[in-house]
Amino acid sequence: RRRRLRVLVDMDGVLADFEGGFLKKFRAKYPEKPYIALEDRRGFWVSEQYGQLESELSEKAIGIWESKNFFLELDPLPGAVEAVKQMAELKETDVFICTSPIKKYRYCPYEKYAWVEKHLGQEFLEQIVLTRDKTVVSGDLLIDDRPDIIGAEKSPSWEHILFTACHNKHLQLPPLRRRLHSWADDWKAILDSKRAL
Ligand code: BVP
Ligand code: MG
Repeated sequence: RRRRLRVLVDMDGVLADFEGGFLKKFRAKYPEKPYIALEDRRGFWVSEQYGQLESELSEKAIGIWESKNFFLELDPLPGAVEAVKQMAELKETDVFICTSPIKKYRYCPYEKYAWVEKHLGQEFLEQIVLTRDKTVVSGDLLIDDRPDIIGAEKSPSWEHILFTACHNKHLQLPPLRRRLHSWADDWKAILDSKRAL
């Protein structure tokens, strides 16, 4: 193999606990409103499922992640920080953090950089790719919790590894698609399966 292995790692739902952070802040701000327990989450879009509960809850949900400090204060998912640091230390391996900011850009892009600096260190700021279209970014692997990753490039170079999250754990994947169940799962084996090619 001529080239170094390039791994794109998503941030929300893979490194940072978007779902847990959302639920905690939603319940704190709206203690009287109904909410969706993480075990009952279905579908990638939090706002859609909240909108189905009560139509006004869609906007209220959106307001949570549009607020200052939402993205900055997300906790890392278990094992995520250690795994990404280890991955970046592997020989012949480049790791990029590939993340889609929300369109309300007041806080989110800044806070994503600040989160990476805080949890992964300043040197990881070099590795950030902010994009709303991950199909135009090239790599061997994309580890991401969103089941449907589509965009301008109809045949992306990466293999999408679905990172298991509360909203996608019940989905049955087509036979050839692979999952990473958590950071305790064997991510090194998945990387090695691509190196062998
Ligand atoms: O910036 C995050 C939050 C936003 O989508 C982005 C997911 O990024 P990736 O992890 O795919 O890189 N987001 C937005 C909505 C609703 C918007 Br209206 C949502 O329900 N869930 C969600 O994650
Ligand atoms: Mg994600």
